[in-house]
Amino acid sequence: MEESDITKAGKIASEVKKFAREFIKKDMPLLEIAEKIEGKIVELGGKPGFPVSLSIDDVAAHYTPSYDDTATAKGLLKIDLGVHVKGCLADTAFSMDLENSEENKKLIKASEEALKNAIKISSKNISASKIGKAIQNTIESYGFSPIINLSGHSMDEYDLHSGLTIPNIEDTKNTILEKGLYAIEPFATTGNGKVYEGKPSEIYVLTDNKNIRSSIAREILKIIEEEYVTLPFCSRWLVKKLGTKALFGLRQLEENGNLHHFPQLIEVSHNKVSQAENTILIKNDEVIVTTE
Ligand SMILES: [Co+2]
Repeated sequence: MEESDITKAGKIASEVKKFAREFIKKDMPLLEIAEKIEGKIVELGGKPGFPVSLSIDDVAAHYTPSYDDTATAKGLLKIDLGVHVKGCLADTAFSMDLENSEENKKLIKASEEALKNAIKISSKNISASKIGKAIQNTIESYGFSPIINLSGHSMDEYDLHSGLTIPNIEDTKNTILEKGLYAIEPFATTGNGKVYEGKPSEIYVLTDNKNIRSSIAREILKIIEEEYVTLPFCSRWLVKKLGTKALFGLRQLEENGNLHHFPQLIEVSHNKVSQAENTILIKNDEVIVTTE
């Protein structure tokens, strides 16, 4: 990975975040929001690192609009967006209160402050558990719970989750952060602090490029290999290219074992969730927040 591509992806993500914060309003179709955000990423010279996630209230993550989605923006909305430049990633998220709720605002403040405190102590050789502890302490100081089974992650070229996790609580794993690219993403909730796997999200990632007989499935496989490589994509993107027959092809690829289909992630007690996320580049004696 070239550092210039990493910082370029981060800069684009940061600009798109500002743009999104300004245009998103209550009752706007999620489909329109997703298209605008992904369009802006391309306009600024990047590519989406994954389908933009627009998760509302107790949906913590992995809601991207389908091609015919009719849902609209409301409640506590989390906007999670990714950019890549030649496979170098930026992953960032923020939350918006669209119903003028004091509790939403406090939840948003809690995850944002947790992110700030986590980044403040980040450096080469820090333990991931220490970062988790800073996140946990901050969120608990607001009277909320961190989501314990969602976590930050290391990133590599065309690899959004390259193996190392950064917990949102103190843990006993003894993971040490070396030089590299990481996403830190605290989630705060008024609920129990855990998510379960809900409905399919229509977000997929290629896990095996083994042969498949169906011609539409092969056509999709070729698009994935050329354009998305090993990064997540969604059915909406493929319907745009191939029409609704893409949905059949995706189902065939899933049944053939070529794809992993991500589930939506829902807070177990159906309480509201806020999220804040930035990408950091840990260098020998410096930490760069690429998405700020
Ligand atoms: Co992330």
